[in-house]
Amino acid sequence: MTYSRRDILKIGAAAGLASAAPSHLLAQSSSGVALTAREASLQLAPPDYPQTSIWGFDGSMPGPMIRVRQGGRVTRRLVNELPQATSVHWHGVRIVNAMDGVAGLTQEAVAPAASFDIDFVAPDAGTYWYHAHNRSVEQVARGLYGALVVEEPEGPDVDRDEVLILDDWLLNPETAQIDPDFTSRHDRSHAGRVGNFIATNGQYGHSLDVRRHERLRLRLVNAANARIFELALAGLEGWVMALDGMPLDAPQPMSETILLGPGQRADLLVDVVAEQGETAYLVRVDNGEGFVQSAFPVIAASSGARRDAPEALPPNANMAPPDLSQARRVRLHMGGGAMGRLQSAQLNGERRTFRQLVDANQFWAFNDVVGMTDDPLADLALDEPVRLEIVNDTSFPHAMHLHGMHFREIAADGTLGPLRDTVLTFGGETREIVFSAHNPGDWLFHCHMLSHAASGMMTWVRVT
Ligand SMILES: [Cu+2]
Repeated sequence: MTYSRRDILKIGAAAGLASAAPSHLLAQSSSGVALTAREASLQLAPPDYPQTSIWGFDGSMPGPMIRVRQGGRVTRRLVNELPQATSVHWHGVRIVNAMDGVAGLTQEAVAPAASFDIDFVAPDAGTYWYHAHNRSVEQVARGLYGALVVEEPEGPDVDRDEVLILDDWLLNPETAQIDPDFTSRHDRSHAGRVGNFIATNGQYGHSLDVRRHERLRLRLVNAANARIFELALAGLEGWVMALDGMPLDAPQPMSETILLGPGQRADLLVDVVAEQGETAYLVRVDNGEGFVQSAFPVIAASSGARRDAPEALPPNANMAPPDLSQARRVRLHMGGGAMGRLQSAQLNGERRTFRQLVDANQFWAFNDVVGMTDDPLADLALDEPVRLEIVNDTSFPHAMHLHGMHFREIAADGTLGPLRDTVLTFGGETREIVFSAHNPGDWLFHCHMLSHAASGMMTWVRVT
């Protein structure tokens, strides 16, 4: 079923409704609870296909949703029952560095049959996610991820609070098994590993029954290895309330589509405006054509008028923009890839021609260096303000994710954008971000197109 942009925009508004308690909310974190990474089989593709073997936390995909109150602790014992070493990264959380889960930087990967005790405080309310951070290009693609929701002390007035994790999978069209080639030269050198099967929460034909005029909080997470989701509403009207977990200063009416790069999140408040008997949709727009990402059949009438437009979510503390005039300047030049201009770069301390890099299945460089270095991109003093210029001198988009700290983009007119932890840059663009180095530790800064990260696009900053 497809919908044109015109259909998306045609659907009108109207009046309000009662509440259904969120019934599926999982318990608060409790100490000693296992989070087991293991193999499992589940029905991912349509019912006439075989089950798909996946790797999932507690054997599910997405893994268990973890909900805590703002300021609450998350404690889990990561138990590795996989045939590979693994680790868990808590994407977007201003976390203590030792719990950031980056194998090779903040901890050793957890070996098969071993375990690792996770224990951290979640200081900021918002929508986050957790995912494997060892051999991520394979482990995330196999299903090792889940949502982390940190609840405001007093959340907005909604009827339902739903996490929608968007992903694509590269499946064998005959067997529905995940394509096991995670080193594909083409994926690495082009746009990354893009799947041929797209779903929400790992469910084919994802659907939630709603009532007219219900208000839903939709927490959207892009868990895909490389796909950029362009999203619109049909039969729903709403606002973007937060990006990458952090509230916007003012709700932004969602009249146009929004883009979510890999790793990015958006919190929406949406009102069901479709009539009883109709179906509302979260629409994925692909080359100007709309496809159903999630369906919301309107199974009952409203019992009242629509709510008023929402107030902004309460801001998280200690997020004041840094003083630009005092900021240290750092530059990140991104080069390489197919149709790029990279002639040569350093790999393992030696200058290599692009041809040699191709032979090594490495395609991308930051400041002419491929992959992780012994020295950080920037060695920052605690609370030092930084403005970081990102030059995308390639032919592809890259979603640059900074661990441990959120940043703001500096617009061309000098104004600051919303807080984010992942910025989507397109080929040929130069973007500048600013942040205060307020979280001590070694923080990865990498492309969240995971094939790109695996073939050169990783660096790090140190805050002491
Ligand atoms: Cu990239």
